[in-house]
Amino acid sequence: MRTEAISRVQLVFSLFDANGNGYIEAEDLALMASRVVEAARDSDDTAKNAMLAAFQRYWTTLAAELDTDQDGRISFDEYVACVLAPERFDGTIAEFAESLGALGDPDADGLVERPLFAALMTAIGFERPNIDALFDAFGPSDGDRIAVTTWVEGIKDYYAPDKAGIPGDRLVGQPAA
Ligand SMILES: [Ca+2]
Ligand SMILES: [Ca+2]
Ligand SMILES: [Ca+2]
Repeated sequence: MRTEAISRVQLVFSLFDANGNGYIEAEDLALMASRVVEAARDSDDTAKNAMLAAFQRYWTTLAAELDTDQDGRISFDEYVACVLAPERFDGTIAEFAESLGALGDPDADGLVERPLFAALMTAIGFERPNIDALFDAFGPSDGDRIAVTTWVEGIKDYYAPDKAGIPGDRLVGQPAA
């Protein structure tokens, strides 16, 4: 596994442990889901419910695949296995990525503007300088917009164990000036 992939996964673990007790649990995912849906102010209930369902599936998958010691919560050591066996998470991550992308595009024109992108990524817990660095790495067009598909693919790449030098690396650590 690439060092970059481990760093990306460490960051996601720390964010998904929304209550900061060192484990990912059902309540962490519920907390994050409510924050993200709240940030999606222009989305309809269908899109919001899809996002909530994606978070629910995320938790169900983590609990089913990674809770090795069966204590009902996911430690970091357990979580790292999601990168070691990415094929077991492809469907869950794809649903998550597509639901998040849909929240970023409430008018369904296939494009995401920076302010909404930033609002959703802030709700997940990323830092604003990293969010802007990621958005810039996605190559925004005139009007400061990116394609939803670019974002969705970026989320999937983020979890890929063999990728380095990808836009998602901009979320880790301090962004380059
Ligand atoms: Ca927790
Ligand atoms: Ca466990
Ligand atoms: Ca749009």
